[in-house]
Amino acid sequence: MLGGSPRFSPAVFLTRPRVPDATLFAELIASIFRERWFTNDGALVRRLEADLRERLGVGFLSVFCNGTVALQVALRSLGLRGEVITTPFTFPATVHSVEWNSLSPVFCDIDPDTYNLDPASAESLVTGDTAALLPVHVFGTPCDVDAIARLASRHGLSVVYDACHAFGVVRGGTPIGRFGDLSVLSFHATKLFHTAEGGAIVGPDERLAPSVKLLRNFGIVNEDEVLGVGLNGKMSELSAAVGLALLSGIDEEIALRGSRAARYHEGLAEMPGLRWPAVAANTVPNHAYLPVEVDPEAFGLTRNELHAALRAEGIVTRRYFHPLCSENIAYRDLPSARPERLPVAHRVAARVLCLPLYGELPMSAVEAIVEAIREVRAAAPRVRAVLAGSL
Ligand code: T4K
Repeated sequence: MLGGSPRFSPAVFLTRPRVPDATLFAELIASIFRERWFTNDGALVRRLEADLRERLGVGFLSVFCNGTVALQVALRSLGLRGEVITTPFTFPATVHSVEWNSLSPVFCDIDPDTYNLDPASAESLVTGDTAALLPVHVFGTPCDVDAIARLASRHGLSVVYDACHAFGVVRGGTPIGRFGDLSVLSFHATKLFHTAEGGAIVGPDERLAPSVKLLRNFGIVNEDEVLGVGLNGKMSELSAAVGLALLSGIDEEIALRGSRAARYHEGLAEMPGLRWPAVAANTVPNHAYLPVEVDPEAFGLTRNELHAALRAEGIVTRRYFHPLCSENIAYRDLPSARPERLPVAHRVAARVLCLPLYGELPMSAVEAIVEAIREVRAAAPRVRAVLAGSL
């Protein structure tokens, strides 16, 4: 931005998906070809479900074609009617899944330290029409699950967690997928564990599994009976093969990410104007993302300016989750979407930047990114002037 060549060329991405071992993947694909069975509850999908159930310590688990459809089915399977309280600080799919079920989203402000739905604010939004809570364990940081459980039981509400970022997270010794009625995972290629496209509904109570499975497959019970308004949420055998070939490497991936996250923290801990979200001591994290909050006064640049300056250095960061879902044209006229009702979410969405983090990111790249952030901060007035077009 201030002349010279970018630090990274080609650019360093926000994330890079793990690639399956070629031999193992070829064997799995050969088995699909041999059996000529590509989808509809095939052997690899069933094997992946069993392996994931074990790995994640949940009562039941049904894989899906993606996390978005899994969210739609999770809400549908509970037979909800009315309002669903959720967070605006999330990927659009969370809120869209409410609307696709003809339910009414109600936006709730977030906690300034975890960026997750604030249970006290949620309580003030409960009405006679409230049917459910849809909190998100954003960036893999667990919600205040105890307060949410108490709130749900006081008002007789269902709880569906969007756990799309929280694969493998454990809170207070309990796997994250055992909280609430149901939780939804995403296995998109940008996620810690992936199947190219994919997702799952998980839960503590196996009794909810049959309705989830029915809705995933059009509502077909058997050759003579179709029940309810199902859809096609099935995962293909090809995606299951990706997942099966990757699953055994996930603990290594989490450890590699953890060491890279620690290096970032070491390198940036003393830097004024940067703040890291709180992760409770009783949490086993998964290092799915590396969000950092930029205080424009103390850092000398806004989050957007830092984002642009790093881009010029060939460092791809993401401003998750800007814009807020409550700013979408589909939702912005809702009373709960008014900015003055969501002050923390607006502040956080203007400040958070996700830095590159993945297992194969070389430590030398982490150090170079830390160095680039230092240099950008040191040159803040000139960076600002260039961005404003006045230098
Ligand atoms: N709920 C929450 C809270 C979610 O975050 C999501 C999805 C969902 C629900 C819905 O789940 P799915 O229906 O997607 O299963 C990405 C993903 O597309 C999306 O799955 C994810 N959340 C969201 C947080 O991130 P983008 O638009 O930021 O992705 P993109 O294409 O810009 O990629 C990000 C980085 O990854 C880039 O630096 C490039 C790199 N990349 C990407 C792909 C696809 C690769 O290196 N290889 C790849 O194959 O949305």
